[in-house]
Amino acid sequence: MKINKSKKLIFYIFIIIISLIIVGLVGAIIRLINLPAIFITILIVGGLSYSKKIEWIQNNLKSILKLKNEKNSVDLSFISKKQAASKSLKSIDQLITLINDEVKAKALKDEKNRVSLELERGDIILVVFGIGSSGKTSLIRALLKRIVGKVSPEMGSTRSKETFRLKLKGLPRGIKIIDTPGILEAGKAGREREKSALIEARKSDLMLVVIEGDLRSEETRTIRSLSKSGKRLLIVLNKIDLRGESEEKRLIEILNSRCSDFIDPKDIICTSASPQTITIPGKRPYQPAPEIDALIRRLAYILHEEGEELIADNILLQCSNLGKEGKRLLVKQRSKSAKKCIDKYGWLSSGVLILTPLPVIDMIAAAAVNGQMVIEIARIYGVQITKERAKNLAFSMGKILATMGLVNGGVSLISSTLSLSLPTFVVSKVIQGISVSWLTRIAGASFITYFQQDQNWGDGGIQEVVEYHYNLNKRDEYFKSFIRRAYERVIDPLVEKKFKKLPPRSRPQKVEDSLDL
Ligand SMILES: Nc1nc2c(ncn2[C@@H]2O[C@H](COP(=O)(O)OP(=O)(O)OP(=O)(O)O)[C@@H](O)[C@H]2O)c(=O)[nH]1
Ligand SMILES: [Mg+2]
Repeated sequence: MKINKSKKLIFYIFIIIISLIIVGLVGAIIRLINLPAIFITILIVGGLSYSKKIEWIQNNLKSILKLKNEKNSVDLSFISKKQAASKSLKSIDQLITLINDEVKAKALKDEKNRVSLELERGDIILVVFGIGSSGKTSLIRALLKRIVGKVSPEMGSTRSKETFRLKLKGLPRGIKIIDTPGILEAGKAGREREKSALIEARKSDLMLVVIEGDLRSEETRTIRSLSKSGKRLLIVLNKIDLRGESEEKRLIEILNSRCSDFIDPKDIICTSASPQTITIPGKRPYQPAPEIDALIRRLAYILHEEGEELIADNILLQCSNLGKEGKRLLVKQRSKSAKKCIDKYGWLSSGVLILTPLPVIDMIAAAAVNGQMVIEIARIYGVQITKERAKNLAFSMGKILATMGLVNGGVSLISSTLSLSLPTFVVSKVIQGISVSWLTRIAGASFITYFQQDQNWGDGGIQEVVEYHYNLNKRDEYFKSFIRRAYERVIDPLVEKKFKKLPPRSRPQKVEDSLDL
């Protein structure tokens, strides 16, 4: 009994001691609780949970940030591309003011105004393109679920473009569908229709290229070049109701390998826009429904994911093509005026030399390059240069012509071509005069290159440019054309003045005017 009582006592004492320790610890902890302690605790707990659930948290954070970033980058790139397009349109306006040909300037302006309106448009432009009778119009009928346009088994049923509007669920923008005439049709009318289809294709945001079998090489070439020029396109293999499953698979494989350099396999889609009616003996013929679901799904996906980007890219592409066309016109116009100017100075210096021939051949180079001609060529290219600078440029050109041996080369070339057919009394002064005119062409053409390249001779320097034009002008077709002009401008008038009647002599055949100088 006594033992039991002492055991109980020890137990109670133990409980009291443990309770005191716990109360002491709690008291100590309560005294320790303050702001830094709370902060450290949160950090430790947060760190622990982060290390345990790191992947989950990271994934969630990433997806939130990615979504935001993607949306921002699409918005930003759309806005910045639109801004770039407006900027490029303004520079086209400036270009137009420099074009003298009123008709060409107006055509460029009209096209520029059309592209400006594109910046504000709402619909996505989808052009349906492809060879005749592949089922373009039938596909549009199936997409719109109504009868539009003309459909027939013969090629050429669609003769000019037709426009329709489609609204797909969930897409903020409508789709402007453009039906086009078939490409690669025979005859003049067929070629004209193809031209109009290509014009529409170049204006599209997205193209459906409808085919009904393997691609012909010309067809592949046309769509590859459209795709490489920046056009987004889908290939629609239509009329699959006419093929078995294995044939369809084989065709898709062929198409994939043929177009692998410009099309994603996901963008080759099979459809049956207007399946053949199935006749059942003794029953009413059965008309299967069109099979275009895969196409609608792919279209909706692309337009949802890339729609804004496609519009912006297309407008930018059209601006860039317009800019290139404007520059091409300006280059042509400037080079025509510059060539006229060089021609004028060439024959002027030749006339002067015939009246007062030079005592030494070395002086020909200086006579061939006139400072005033340099000023005029510069002005044609929109550059104002001082007389001093023109004189310096002319001087260095003369020096180059002489030091490169081109003066001697030119004179001996002209003399070997002309001396046999010239009367002796004119030989030396005419050769000098014509040589100077020929060298003026080489110098002038070199200055055209210099001003075309923003007053830069290029990596090979002035020598390379001059040598290039020297060799070009030496080429048979250009040289013969020059000699023919020399007869008209210099030799014939001189000879006729001296002798009213001369026996007939040989002279170069009439050739087309040289393209270059
Ligand atoms: N079997 C079958 N025939 C089709 C299919 N789609 C179109 N066709 C037929 O193909 C022929 C030409 O169809 P269109 O829609 O006129 O072809 P298109 O490409 O617009 O022709 P063009 O305007 O002349 O370039 C018509 O007889 C259609 O009925 C299809 O999926 N299956
Ligand atoms: Mg058609």
